[in-house]
Amino acid sequence: MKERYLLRDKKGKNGLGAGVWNIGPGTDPFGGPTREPIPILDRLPIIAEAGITYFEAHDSEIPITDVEAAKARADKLGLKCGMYTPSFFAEPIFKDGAMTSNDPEIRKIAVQNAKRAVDAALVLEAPTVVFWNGREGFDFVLAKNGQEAFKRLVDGFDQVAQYAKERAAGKIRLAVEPKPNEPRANMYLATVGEVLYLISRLDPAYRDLFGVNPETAHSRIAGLDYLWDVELCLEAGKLFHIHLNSQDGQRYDQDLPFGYTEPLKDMALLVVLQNAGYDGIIAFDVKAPRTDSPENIADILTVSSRNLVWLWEKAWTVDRSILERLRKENRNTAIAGYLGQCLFGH
Ligand code: XLS
Ligand code: MG
Repeated sequence: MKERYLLRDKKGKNGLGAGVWNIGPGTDPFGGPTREPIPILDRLPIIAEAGITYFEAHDSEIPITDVEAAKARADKLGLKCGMYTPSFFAEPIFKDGAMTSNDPEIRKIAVQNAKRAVDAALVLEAPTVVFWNGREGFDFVLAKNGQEAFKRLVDGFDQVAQYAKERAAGKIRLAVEPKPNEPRANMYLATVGEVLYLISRLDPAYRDLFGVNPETAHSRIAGLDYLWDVELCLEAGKLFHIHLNSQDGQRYDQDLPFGYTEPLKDMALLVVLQNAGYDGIIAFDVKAPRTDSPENIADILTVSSRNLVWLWEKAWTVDRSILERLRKENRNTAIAGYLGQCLFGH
């Protein structure tokens, strides 16, 4: 088996993570699969072989009935589960949202699914359950009462937190993943700032349990700077998980390989993570493009991993005292030049 990619001198967990959905059959909104779909559990050896340490999955991919089998398979491969997440977006009943649906029955199902995800995460020994905002939002104004929808989110997450605290205290943390649009035109919990506001409105007894899972592309789609989003999470003590990828401008969510579009900013992000001593899992949320053939499906993981390891090493070469001096001298352009020298120079 291939050696695992590790980040040198990283605090805490230094292996890399990837989702089982990252190596899908190549569907997009305009066309069906271009590759034979690989059964989910058969994706685990591919992920392990690509040098990844932590796999991630939705409940729609590894349902509660399959978690024991998934755990056994992963154990054999030396893979760990880094994160588990309920899908609030795939099932037709969630077409107008899950926790924010106008139908109280659907809201109840969402909370039940979330609790089941906590149970599954316990079996898989995943440290984090993530809630991506998915279809929580609206395409038409006044289709939902926004203030009411926000209260539903608070209420739903409070219920999940209460359950997680009773069932899995000290073992599992919960993280919300913001995204501004896609699949909805407008999504609730669009940005890191909104998620932090949500956490501030939760029952004080549960606020510690909740953090953020910021994703590169999601910040960039919103026209925001991902590095600042991550710094904001760090400042709040809420950086619970990370989804890295690349995004080529403000368009649909591309899930491109990490390090591809903005390597200098990616290196700067790693400087911040190194300085903060971030000890959680760094995972990729990338997507094998539909143009890649089945035999090359893992390229998306190995390219992202290699770029990350290289950029992590480059980030260690950034002399923090030089940065500090240039900041004091108010030489912003020189800082850009110094980062370029660390990235491109010899
Ligand atoms: C989609 C999200 C999703 C979450 C997990 O844009 O990134 O893949 O990470 O549901
Ligand atoms: Mg993601």
